[in-house]
Amino acid sequence: MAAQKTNLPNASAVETLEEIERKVLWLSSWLIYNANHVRPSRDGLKVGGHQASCASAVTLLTALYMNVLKPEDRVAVKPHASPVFHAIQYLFGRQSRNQLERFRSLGGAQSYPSRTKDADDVDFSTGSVGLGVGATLFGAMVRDYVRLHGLAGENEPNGRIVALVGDAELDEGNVFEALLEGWKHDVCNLWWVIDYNRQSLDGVVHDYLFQRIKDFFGTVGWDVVELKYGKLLQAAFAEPGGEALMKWIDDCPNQLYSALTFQGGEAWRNHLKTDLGRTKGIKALLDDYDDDALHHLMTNLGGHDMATTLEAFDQVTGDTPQCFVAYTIKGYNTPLAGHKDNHSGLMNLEQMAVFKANHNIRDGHEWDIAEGLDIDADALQALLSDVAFNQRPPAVPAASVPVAALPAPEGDTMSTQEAFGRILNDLGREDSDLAARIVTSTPDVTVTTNMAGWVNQRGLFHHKELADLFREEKVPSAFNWAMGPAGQHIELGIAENNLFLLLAALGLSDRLFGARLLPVGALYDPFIVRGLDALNYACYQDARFMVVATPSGITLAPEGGAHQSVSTPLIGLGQPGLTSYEPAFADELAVIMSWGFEHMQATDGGSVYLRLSTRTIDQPQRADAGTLANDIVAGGYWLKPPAPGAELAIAYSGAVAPEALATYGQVLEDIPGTGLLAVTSPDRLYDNWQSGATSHAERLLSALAPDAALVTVLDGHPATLSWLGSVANHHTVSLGVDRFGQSGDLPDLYREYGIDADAILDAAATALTKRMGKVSGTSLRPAAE
Ligand SMILES: Cc1ncc(C[n+]2csc(CCOP(=O)(O)OP(=O)(O)O)c2C)c(N)n1
Ligand SMILES: [Mg+2]
Repeated sequence: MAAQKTNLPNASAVETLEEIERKVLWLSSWLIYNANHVRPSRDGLKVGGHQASCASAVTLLTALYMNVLKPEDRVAVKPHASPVFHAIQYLFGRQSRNQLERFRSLGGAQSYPSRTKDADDVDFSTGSVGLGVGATLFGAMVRDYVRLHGLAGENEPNGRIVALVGDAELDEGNVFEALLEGWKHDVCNLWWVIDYNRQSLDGVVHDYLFQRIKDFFGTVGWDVVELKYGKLLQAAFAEPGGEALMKWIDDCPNQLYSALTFQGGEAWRNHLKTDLGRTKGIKALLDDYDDDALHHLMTNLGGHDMATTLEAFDQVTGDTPQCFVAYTIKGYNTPLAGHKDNHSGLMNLEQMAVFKANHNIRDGHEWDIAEGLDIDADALQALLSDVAFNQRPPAVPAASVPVAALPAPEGDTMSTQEAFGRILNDLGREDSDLAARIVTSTPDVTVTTNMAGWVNQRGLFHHKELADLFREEKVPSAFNWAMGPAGQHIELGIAENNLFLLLAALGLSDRLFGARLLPVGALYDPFIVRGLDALNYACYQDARFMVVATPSGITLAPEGGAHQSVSTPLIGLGQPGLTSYEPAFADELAVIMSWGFEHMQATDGGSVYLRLSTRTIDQPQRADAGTLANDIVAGGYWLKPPAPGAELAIAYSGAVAPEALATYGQVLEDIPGTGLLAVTSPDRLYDNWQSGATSHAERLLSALAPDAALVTVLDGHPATLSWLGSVANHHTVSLGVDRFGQSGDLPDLYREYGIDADAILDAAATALTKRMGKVSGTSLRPAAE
């Protein structure tokens, strides 16, 4: 490839960047110190912060933000370098001193970069290690999707997606799952800069880890760029004895290197003398350096050498993904450097006093940006204002997509999963904005979650046109598996974690890339827990998506326990940022999906989780569920309204509707006026009940007698609905599944797990007994023939 024009700064600009780097080190260390040692504590708790993790990343982040990044680039910063990120934004004038002073306190700069809580334009939240890294890979895929679908603004530059990665983040399997997916999808314009300080939290990472990393990244088509030695060491290696010195460092175990880094010049000298004393040139080489200079030389690693770092970034020419392995030192240029226990270490008062003096910071001038630098304040200000990244304009909210009411699929009997497939299929036929913005994805379960109809119409997404060879060879199949840049379904491998990281990136597309997408991801409900950390992460970032989880519960009868979800309704209830629904009927689902697409776009909205089933059940033949729409969305409605002051009600969610209906039919004679409550969303009902105002749940249950009996039932954990008893203090018995499932047919399993009609009947009897204050049971079962 022809040599490209270099953007490398000249020597004096590099020196200026080094000055700024010193400032970033100072500010990031100081803001942590301030939070721990200066700000008064009200609870005696350690505030914390990671000065060593920060120091390790200062050169890399300064080089990136101050020189390399463009406004259109998007970045994930390793969690523990949050103070470095905030310090840099402070220098840019994009973060306030007040926020820095309140680091880790309510409303202040966050411990780990947060899209939703930080004031300074975080692109990707980080915290649970590995996830931010994976998110950038899917971010790069989404940016391509947006571009290839012509959804990016005109002349929108195609920026890079960059992650500053802690080396121990590579222990997380999700990183490698993502890499494989990225390889399949030809991911590009993606840079991972590994802060290779060879330390994690407890200790020093395995020697030669780098070699394994290098092999792996190479296997999946990345360029691996090593930043091992800085300019000083490179120069020393060219001197007599230098080759031996280089070999010594190359062979030096990580632990020893760390220990010597902590001990300093004298320790380096002693070791080098012992090991290399007889090598020609070494004595003269060592004599050229006093202890401080020798320490400086021996710790002059690539990731702490501004010129080396800039050169490594500058040599990138194409859009092949880049893995930079930047050798660094945890705690570099601080008294914490190299100590194996430095992860949570904080400089004490004496250490800070020395550090402060070294940085020429006067008391009371700790936050002044030019304090202690050789650059004059105005010149520094002008320089910072000119930095490319600092030209980033404020994000403009992407326009909303109008959502019309979705018609309910018709049929006397249907499952919610079938209804989902049909609604999506109908959308696929439409020429609407809504259909154009929907992007679907599954982890290898497109057909079994009923998305194939949609995919047949909208195609699979890939950079390149790839024909469906089965189709070309005329092998009969109902599915068209052709791929191309216009496709709207992203097919993933089985790793559920990847699905949620992709949904996180798709669901932030409006804010990250200016193009609103409406992501719909489907998977089997039990496997939500397989990707739960990434689901939580997606919600934590306020990404907006619809996750359709089907099949669910023991209703998946013959498939057995490993495929049967038990606790997922509680995840739906407990997960912030995610509103969950478990409809029973097709018309309910249509109402919920229309609302969901609106909710995904609302400023105060969120994501939506639909727990569906493959059980085919009779559909209520009602003219229009639309009149019930508000109640369906609010979480519940009376399928069979109770008579005023009714003594009994049965509340159910989802696939057990037929059992609830059957029981209802049976008790009506004995307990006239009994009500049957369809709970479409335990989550919405609960949230609204907790919000303080007269709630939908209270309104619904106020139809019953104050001391009525209540039975709740669902194919999931009973605690999902048991709280309904507290809404109006009704005598409540809650049925559900709280053990692992197993293979069986529906009658056997529903009986075994106590959610069949008989069990509901018995529960009603127990609840009525409680109501009457009786000790002995009442049976509502018909007398045996
Ligand atoms: C998923 C997860 N597990 C555990 C932690 C606790 N933890 C925080 S940092 C860390 C070690 C990180 O090491 P590395 O990525 O090398 O970062 P650095 O050395 O730059 O601090 C651990 C285990 C976490 N934040 N996330
Ligand atoms: Mg590390």
